[in-house]
Amino acid sequence: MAANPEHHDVLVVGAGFSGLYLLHRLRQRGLQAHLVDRAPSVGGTWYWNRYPGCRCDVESMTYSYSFDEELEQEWSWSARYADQPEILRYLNHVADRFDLRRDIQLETSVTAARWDEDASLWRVTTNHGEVTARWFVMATGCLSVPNTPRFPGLDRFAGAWYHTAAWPEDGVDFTGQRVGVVGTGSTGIQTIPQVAAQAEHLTVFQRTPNFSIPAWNGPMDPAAEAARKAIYRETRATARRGPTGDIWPESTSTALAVSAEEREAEYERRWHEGSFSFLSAFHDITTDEAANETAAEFVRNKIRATVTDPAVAELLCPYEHPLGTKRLCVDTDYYATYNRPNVTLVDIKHAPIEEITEAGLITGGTEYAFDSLIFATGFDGMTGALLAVDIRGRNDQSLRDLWAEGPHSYLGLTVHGFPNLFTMTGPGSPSVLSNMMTSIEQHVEWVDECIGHLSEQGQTTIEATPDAQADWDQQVHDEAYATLYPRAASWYMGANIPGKPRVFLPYIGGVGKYTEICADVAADGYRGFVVA
Ligand code: NA7
Repeated sequence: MAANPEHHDVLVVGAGFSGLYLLHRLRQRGLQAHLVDRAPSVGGTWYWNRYPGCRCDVESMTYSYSFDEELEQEWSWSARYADQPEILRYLNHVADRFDLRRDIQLETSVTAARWDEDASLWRVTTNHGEVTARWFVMATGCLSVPNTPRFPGLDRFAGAWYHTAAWPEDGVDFTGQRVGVVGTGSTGIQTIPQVAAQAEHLTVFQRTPNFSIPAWNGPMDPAAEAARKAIYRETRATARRGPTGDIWPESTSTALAVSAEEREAEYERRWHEGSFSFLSAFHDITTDEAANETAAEFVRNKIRATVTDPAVAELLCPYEHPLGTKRLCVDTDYYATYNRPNVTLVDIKHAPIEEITEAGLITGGTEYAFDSLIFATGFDGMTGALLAVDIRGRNDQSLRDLWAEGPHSYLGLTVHGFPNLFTMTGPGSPSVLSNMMTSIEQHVEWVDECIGHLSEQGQTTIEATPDAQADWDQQVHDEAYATLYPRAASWYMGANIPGKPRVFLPYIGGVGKYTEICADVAADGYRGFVVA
């Protein structure tokens, strides 16, 4: 007879920023939590994404935990934007500092989970057998299932090919090689300058040009670090209250209400500040087409001023989508890379990749030969990792079936019919539209307090009502369609994955507003939930 499965109060899937912090919180509360991850290390997306140039495009002093003041004060970031190895070191430091590893089981993949109605618990299948848990938390990240397009002939390619999100642990040396990169999203834009500096020749295959803002990255200035640390509490509170989970000031004026000179001056100022602050230069950039066009044309002019070959510059200029509606990219020397003699840009919008051959790939009837191919082709965002697991709630209802036409959730955190399941930074929450750290901490704290509160009351289940869920779905939709975002064929819309329903996935109403709604729901006795 099989032994009883191992039982935990809480099973958390995913050892990234959110899973690690949740484990810490739950343990402090005295709950017995267990965390599993398929990787051989903690780190989540920061373990897998180790391609050249990988770094966070949110400043490290905001993209870091705020929950522990000593950690916050003691840790020093070496650069304004930390690179992947440093972020991974940080997460390993956190795992050690809070003694988390004893409750973490690595190289453990969750394949299925089923709500056991009679026992009021989750039965979770892993590659090491079954475990049970009262509470089941998917902290699996928004960008953790790589999208590798099914180009015909890929298995024929005689060279080496890589996806940026599953990069070899020992790195890759492209010295002397002819390399092809497919994809010019945030990842492609980070890796292209690095690979270009090493390879003999780099060919970039671009389907859609993107808007990119310079990072102005550099070593951390000790004076700036000390100044920020002195007011860390205030800046963290500002991040939590604001719409983006970050601390740059939001403009209250509209782009067309000021003169052309004032507008240019503001764009110039934000351009030199770097990063996503640019999107907040005027408050209507993401809601008004004409306003957006002024910002878009500003960036196009920067591209034209940087790239010396006018035909290449024009090919790099985005016209198809409003600025910001595909995630704004943040770069170091991206556009200038196209001035290098060893870099070629190929348009695959009008002549898509036909097939991969033994030597390389064919587009527009031309074959390009490579030693290595890099796919910077993104992720099955937001729903990919949740639906990779066969999750079944009440009456054997499958989450995959329920979400076949797009996700349904209450607060982006819970799903009717799936009691005691929490989807950290799930679809229907601000997550990827915000500084993820702020959103992760807010979700962790809400879930921890919810489980803690229910446990103290001796209650064993919480489940969203159908009405609360339908109302939330509507709010997520209405907020999105009040903006320009749904116009882009973006991964926010699921548009990058063939066959994926086109639904705007994150909640765009802003972090501060969302946080207040979540707090209010809890304070009102978990309004919109059935608690038993
Ligand atoms: P993205 O932003 O989804 O970018 C993927 C890129 O790959 C983008 O340029 C795509 O072109 C291109 N792509 C995807 N599929 C194909 C096919 N079949 N043929 C040609 N080109 C293709 O992913 P990233 O990894 O760059 O960034 C994801 C997030 O990670 C980022 O927003 C940050 O939050 C971190 P398309 O635009 O679809 O025409």
